[in-house]
Amino acid sequence: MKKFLTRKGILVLLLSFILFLAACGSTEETTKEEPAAEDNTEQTDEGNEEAITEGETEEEGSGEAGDKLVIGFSQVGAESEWRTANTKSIQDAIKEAGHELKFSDGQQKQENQIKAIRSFITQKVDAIVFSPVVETGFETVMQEAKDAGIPIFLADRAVDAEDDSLWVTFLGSDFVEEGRKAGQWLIDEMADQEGPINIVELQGTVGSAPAIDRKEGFEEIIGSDDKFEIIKSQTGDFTRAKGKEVMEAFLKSDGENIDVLYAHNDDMAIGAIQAIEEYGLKPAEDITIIGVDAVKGAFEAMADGKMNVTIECNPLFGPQLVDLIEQHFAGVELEKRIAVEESMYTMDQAAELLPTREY
Ligand code: GYE
Repeated sequence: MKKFLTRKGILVLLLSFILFLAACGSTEETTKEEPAAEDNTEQTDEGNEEAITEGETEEEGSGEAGDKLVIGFSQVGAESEWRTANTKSIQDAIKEAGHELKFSDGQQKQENQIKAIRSFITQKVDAIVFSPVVETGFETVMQEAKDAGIPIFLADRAVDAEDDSLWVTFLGSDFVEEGRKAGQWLIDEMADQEGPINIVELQGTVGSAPAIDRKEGFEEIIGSDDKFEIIKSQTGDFTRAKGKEVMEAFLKSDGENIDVLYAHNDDMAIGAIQAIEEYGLKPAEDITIIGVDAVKGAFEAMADGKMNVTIECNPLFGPQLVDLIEQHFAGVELEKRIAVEESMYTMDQAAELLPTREY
């Protein structure tokens, strides 16, 4: 070791020590002005509550227009490709705007999200971004945030609550419309086909806004023609693994009788495609496959000729969301409901569009 302690070595050591002292000084300052700092790295078993602090931490946002804000974000989980893209979009947008982020992954559990929101209230964040895993049962904790004077911005999923003063605005897709688009595509696609056309449905998370609404919109449209029948409908919780598992069960009971699979998201459709292939049928040929989200994985499946259509649900609304939060703090009165724009893509467009897909 000794031979490394040359004059240059001593100089480097000295410099490092000076730098270390300087760093300690600034940390001290940060902690002084930011009482919530110690909670930033808090990890809980249940909630995977790792509040990430992004950007500078020198001053706590005061919630005034133009100021740096402290934003708590309670996300649903990490169940799908869509969710991963959505989390990144929101995290990046908050960071790029120079605000501070406290992030909590709810792991698809309501109790984790309630805990996270309570923790944001205790930490006195300026605003809460909240994607509720299910529609009901959040009123109490939302009221607590309101009582503490902390505005809630619903992102992606809605709550089913009487009192709409519990949130500032809801920015998200029109899931009923997505269900309608799926139904209309099927009606057009099967216009010349005689009934009965047997559909199996893979629902999203039970009680979640997209599962409820995508079912409703789809049924509303296919209900106009009684050659269509949903013969099985079960939840696959928006995941590939569950989608595959439930599709295996559908195939076991109904096998060759299944004409169409309507999956409430692409991940479940992709899981189901695997089950269909393992069962010995051809996805997209023997069974028509409809997904929702338009994630890259669906484009790949469509380009491979294994999936017929995906209805777009755009997760990249982080910048729009941050803009709305800033508008609110600048005193702008926001609409209660703001929609994200989206489209629909079929198999024949997949190969061309795949390279440009952002999620
Ligand atoms: O479609 C699905 C995700 O809430 C719109 O949640 C979102 C849905 C999305 O798990 O893939």
